[in-house]
Amino acid sequence: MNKSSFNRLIIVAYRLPFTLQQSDSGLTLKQNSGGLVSAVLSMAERAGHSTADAAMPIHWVGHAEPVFREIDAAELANSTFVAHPVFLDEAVNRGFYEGFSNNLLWPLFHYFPSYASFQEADFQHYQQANARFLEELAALIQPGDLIWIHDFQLMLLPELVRQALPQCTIGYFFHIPFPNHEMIRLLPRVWRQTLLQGVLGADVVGFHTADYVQHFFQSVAEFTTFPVIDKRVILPNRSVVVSDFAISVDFAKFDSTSQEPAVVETRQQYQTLLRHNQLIFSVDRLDYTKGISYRLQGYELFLIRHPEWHDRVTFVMTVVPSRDKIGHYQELKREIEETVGRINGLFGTIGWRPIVYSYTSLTFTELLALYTACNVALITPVRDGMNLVCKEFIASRHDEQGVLILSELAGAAKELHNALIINPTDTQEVADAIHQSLTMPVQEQRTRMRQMRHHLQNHNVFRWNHDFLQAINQTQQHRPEMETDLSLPAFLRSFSEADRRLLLLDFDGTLAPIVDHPADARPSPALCQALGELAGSSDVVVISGRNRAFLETIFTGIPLYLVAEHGAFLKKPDQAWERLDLTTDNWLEPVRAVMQQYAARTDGTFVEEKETALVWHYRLAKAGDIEVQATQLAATLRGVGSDVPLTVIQGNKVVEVKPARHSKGTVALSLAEQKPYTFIVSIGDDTTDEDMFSQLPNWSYTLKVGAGPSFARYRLAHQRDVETLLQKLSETLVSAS
Ligand code: GDG
Repeated sequence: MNKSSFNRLIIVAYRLPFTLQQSDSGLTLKQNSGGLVSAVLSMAERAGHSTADAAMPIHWVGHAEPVFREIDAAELANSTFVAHPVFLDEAVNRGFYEGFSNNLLWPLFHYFPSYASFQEADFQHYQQANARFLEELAALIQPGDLIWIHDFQLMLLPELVRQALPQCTIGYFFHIPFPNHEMIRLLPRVWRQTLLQGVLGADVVGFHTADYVQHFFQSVAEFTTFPVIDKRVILPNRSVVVSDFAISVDFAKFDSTSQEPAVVETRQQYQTLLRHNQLIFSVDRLDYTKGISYRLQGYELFLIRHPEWHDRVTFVMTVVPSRDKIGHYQELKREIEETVGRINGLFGTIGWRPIVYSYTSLTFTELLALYTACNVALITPVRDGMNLVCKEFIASRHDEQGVLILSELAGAAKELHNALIINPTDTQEVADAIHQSLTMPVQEQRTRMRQMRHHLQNHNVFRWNHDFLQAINQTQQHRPEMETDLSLPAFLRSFSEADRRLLLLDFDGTLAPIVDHPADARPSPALCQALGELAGSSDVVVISGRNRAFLETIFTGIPLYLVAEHGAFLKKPDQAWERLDLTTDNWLEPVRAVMQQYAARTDGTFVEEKETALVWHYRLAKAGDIEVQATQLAATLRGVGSDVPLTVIQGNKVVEVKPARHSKGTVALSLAEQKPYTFIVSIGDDTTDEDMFSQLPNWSYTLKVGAGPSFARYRLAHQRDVETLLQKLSETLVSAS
């Protein structure tokens, strides 16, 4: 497996992969059934075989029953695996797991909205339980760990972890279908927003199929303000990769174990017991999503239509106990048992039972014996995220015999094209497929089986694991070229078609990254080059709060317009500075006195005197309440008496006071009106840039860099995206010439 740049892999899932059972010899660990458990444990087993990874066991954080408290921690760890039990208060667990997870999310996400129960108390328990998982994780995480969170019970956890540990690497995989956004719309607004935002705490979000990815994007578009670009959701300060990763099985393990003597022996016993009849097999957890009732109806119709098969075929149907404390599950169990009884009563004879039904779980050997004994695997869910049973059946068929009948509503149907794909509610289609399977020539069985086996050999659980972890690695190594909700082609076209263009660009946080010491801020050489090229055919204005000398030094030799001190001074290319603001200076003294008091009181802060503004800087201050001080100072300054109106700006680690007559907005507007521009773009990251965004004509392109509310029409995620954007504009000029 590929853990490459990460220290430890920490799996977080609702359950630990074991339950404890009381036996004569005391408490013993028993492996749970279920798709996720099978997939992840096979990863852990294989990891244990390689020396490098053996030193690095997989950690698994999951809920455990109180009886686990009696187990010594040492017993929960071996060379491949360390279990970290999460204990939940019983009432919380009931509301969280049985309530919100199984009575709401599960039915809703499997398109059973009428089974969904919307209870505020359950939502609160869901939040509390996710927070409990965070507590357990927070105590465990070390720098360099990769946290891989699983499934719909923990949708809030990625964002909780992100808030607590912003730098950590988080993957999230969703094992059930992600439905169309109209299902998500059924959730109360706060719930759906909290859930979506919760998931978006991850760096990579994975689903089984491309359809589920599209559905997720639809929901993001409908219920959040975040844009989606190139399989990424763009958040204010980072982005989330969302992609499909089809979970699979340990092909080699099923292939080889199916030939072991114990399996062969059990298979022969079954075949003898069932009089060497043709066998149809199914196994699923008790669940209304698995289409068990429709399956029975399909089989019944087959028996009605094909009496020639009576006595020659047996349907072995195993239902594994699951969630049977919930009402819908109890009803389902009753319905299944009645239908089985009715069909057996109707068609059976003294020597033949058409359906051999059991409500139990099978050992691995029994499971493999049935996968390999049967002629037909009948997998008919009405919704299934993926369905591993059908993949296990194929992987077990070393003999290349047997036919898979598979519902088009299982994720696996997107891959297993050589199955007989049916709609599970169409009982006629199911009956026909059963007949077709039982009469299928061996050669056709072999051709179909071979192709599906070839696919699964290459798309096994290790590939799923590898692809997911690789996607996480890539997010760490390669930042996307650019993150924005702007339609780039339209933007570039509008720029290149315009005959008069105006570019208004803020300096700190826009052209230059924010640095600890303001004097060190510099735009990159590549950005300066792009500005130089653009200035040849456009009016390019750097519009900043910085003083004149600073801007002139930084941009020496580039024919730009420079606007200093938020619009107090303007310098056109090759001309001298003009002072735009003619206000008297008698406001300076009282403002300076207040600022100096703050500077004297708090280490790491100082007052800068510009020609038309006073600025209190606090970037280097360590005081815990420094933002509170900044707000207090701004409030005090707003009350300072002056005979000219003043603007007090609480900006990025600065509080600045200047006469209100000039602002970036007034200057931007007056420049925009000087010529008949047909293209205007303004880009900025700070509150002062909002004046530009709000005053420019509404057809202008206004772009805010980073997070936070804004008047701008578009957003760039990072300062580095400004550089990319300007380079793209200058490339447009080069390719046009
Ligand atoms: C969820 C999604 C998705 C079952 N009975 C026995 C037994 N099993 C094992 C099977 C298989 C697993 O349980 C069932 O996996 P599925 O994928 O079919 O279904 P879910 O449990 O609903 O899993 C599903 C999966 O997550 C993975 O992402 O495919 O769509 O709903 O491995 O072998 N194993 C044994 N005895 C049994 O009686 N030993």
